[in-house]
Amino acid sequence: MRKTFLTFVAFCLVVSAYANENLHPLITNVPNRTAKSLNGQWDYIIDRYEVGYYDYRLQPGKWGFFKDQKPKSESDLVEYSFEKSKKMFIPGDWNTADQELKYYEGTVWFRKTFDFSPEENERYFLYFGAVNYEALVYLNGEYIGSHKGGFTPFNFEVTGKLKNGHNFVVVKVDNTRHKDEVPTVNTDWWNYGGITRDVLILKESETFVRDFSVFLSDGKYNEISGWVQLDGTNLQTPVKVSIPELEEEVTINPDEEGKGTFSLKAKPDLWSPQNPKLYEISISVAGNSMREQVAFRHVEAVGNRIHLNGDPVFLRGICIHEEAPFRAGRFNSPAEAHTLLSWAKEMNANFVRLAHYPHNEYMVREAEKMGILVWSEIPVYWTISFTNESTLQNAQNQLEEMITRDKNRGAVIIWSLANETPVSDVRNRFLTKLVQHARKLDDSRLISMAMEKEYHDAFTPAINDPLMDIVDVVSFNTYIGWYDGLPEKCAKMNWKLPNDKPVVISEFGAGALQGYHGTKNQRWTEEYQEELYIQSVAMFDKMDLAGTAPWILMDFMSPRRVLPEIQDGWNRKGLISDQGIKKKAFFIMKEWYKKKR
Ligand code: GCB
Repeated sequence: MRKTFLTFVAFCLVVSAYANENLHPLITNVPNRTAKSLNGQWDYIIDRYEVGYYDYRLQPGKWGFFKDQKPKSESDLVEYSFEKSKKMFIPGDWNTADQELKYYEGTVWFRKTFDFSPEENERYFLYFGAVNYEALVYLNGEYIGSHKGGFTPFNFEVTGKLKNGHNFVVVKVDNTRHKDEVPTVNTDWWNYGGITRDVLILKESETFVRDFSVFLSDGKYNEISGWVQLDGTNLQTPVKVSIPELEEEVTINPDEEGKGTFSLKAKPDLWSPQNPKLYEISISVAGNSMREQVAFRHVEAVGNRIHLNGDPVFLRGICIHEEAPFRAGRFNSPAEAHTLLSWAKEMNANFVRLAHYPHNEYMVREAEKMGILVWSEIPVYWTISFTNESTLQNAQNQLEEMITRDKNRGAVIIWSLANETPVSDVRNRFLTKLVQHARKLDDSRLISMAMEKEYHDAFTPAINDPLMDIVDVVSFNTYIGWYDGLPEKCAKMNWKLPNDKPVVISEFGAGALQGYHGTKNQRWTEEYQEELYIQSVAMFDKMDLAGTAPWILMDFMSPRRVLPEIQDGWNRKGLISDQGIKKKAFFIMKEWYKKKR
C-alpha cells in the first residue's frame, strides 16, 4: 500500500507541469521598439527565509513584500522597508554587485518605482531580457506572473495595470539550484543571480506585429520570404514589409489568426564573415512602423562540410561565457560584447560558440554586425533530470524562447541542444524530442550538441553517441592532454570520425594562470597550455574537421575551481586572463587560424 502511494506521489512529481504563469507570447525585435527602460537603481531586500513570501505556517502570507507596504501610523507593524534597503544597478548580477551576496543562492526581492502616463488605446508589456533563475513579478501590489529559466526573455501584458503617476514593480528572484531544473545543480560556471538583463515597458498599438521573420527562401539566392504575426483585435489588418535598399515592398494580408506570409523576388548581397552586410527592413501596420536589420545568407551541411552561401567554410571558432572583460560578472552591453568579440577576431576567428546558455541579445547582434558566425545553446548540461517531464518542458521552453528571440539573426548558424550529457535511453529520448522541437521551430539552421568521445582502444578515439544520426553537425569536446593524458598524447591519436557529416571540435583546452611560467610539462603554466595547443592543432591537421572551438576565450568564474593561488574560484582555461591579458596559447591559435583562412 505504502509502495503504491509512493509510486503515485512519484508519478505526480514526474507529470507535474512546468508552469510559467501568465506569460504573453514573446515579443521580438525589442531593441528596435518603443520602450521605457526600467534599468537603473532598484531597491532590494535579501530574504534568506523567504519571509517576504511565506508566513510562519509556510503558506503564502498576506504580508508579502510585493505589496511594498509602509506603516500608516506610528503603531502600524511593517517589518520591511524597500526605502531603507540597499540599492543595486539593474541589469546586473547580485554576486558582484554586493559583497554580501557573492556566494548567495536564494531569494532577493527587487523594487523599482517609476512615474508613468499610460495613453489611451495603447497596450503595454513588461519585458525582462533575463532573470536568473525564477522570477515572480508584481505590479502595483498585484501578481502579474512568473518565469523560470535564467537566460531567455519573457514578457507580460500590463495594459490597464499601469497607473497614471506613481507605479512600482516588485520582482522576487530566486537563484536556488535544483536537481530538476535547467541547468541542474552541477555546472562549471558561476550561478550569477539577479535581474541580469534589461527591463522595459514596451508600448504597442492595439494591433501590432508581435513577431516576424525575414530570410532568403530555401535554396534560392533571388527570393526573400517571410512571415508576420499580428497581436490584437484586428488580426487581419494588412501589413507592409519594405526593404528600401532593394527597392522592394510587399503588402501581406494576414489570416484570422493574424499570421501572414510573403515572398518577393530580390537578389540581396549575401551576409558572410567577409561581408557582414545587413539590410534595413521596415514593417508597418496601420501607420505604425518598426525597423529591423537583417542578414541574408544560406547555411547547410554538405557531406562533411558546412557551407555558407554555397561555399565551404571552416569554423575558426572560440567558446565564450557571458562574463564581462576586465571584471567578474555578467555583462549586458554592446560595448562589452564588442570587446570580447574583437579579441575573437584578433585571433582570426570567424565563429563563436556562446556557451552554455543563450547569451544576451547584444552579444548576438554585435556578432552579426562584426561578421562572426554564432553557435547558440541551451543549458541542458551534464546530468539534468532526463526522466522528468517538467524538466523536458522547461528545456523546450528555453529552446523556444532562444529561437524566437534570435531567429532573425543570420549570424546564428547552429542551435545546440546539450553539452556532455551521458548516453542512456532516457537521455536519448529526451534529446530526440528537443531536436524534433528545434526543427519544428526552425528548420533553416543546423542542429548540434556537444558530445563526448570514447576509446575503441588506447589510441583510437571515436564518437559512439547514437544521437549522431539525428544532428546535422557532430560536435564533441575533447580534452586530450589535460583530463586525458599529457599534450604529447595528441600525436598518437588515430581518430575514427564519421565522414558523412561535418565534425566540429566544440571544446579542447588546458588551464594556465596568466604570468605563471615554467616548463611545458608543468601544469598551470602558460608553457603547458601553449604546448597543448601546439600538439592539438597538429592533431587537427590530420583530422578531417569542419571547425574547432577551443575552451575558452577568457578565464571565467566557477565555484568548482578551488585550487589556491592558481584558480581561486576561476576556471583558468582562458586564452586571455580575466584582466584581458593574452596568454601564450592565444598566439598559437591565432597563427593556426591564419593558415586556415
Ligand atoms: C567541459 C565543459 C565546460 C567546462 C570545461 C572544463 O567539458 O563543457 O563547461 O568548463 O569542460 O573546463 O572542464
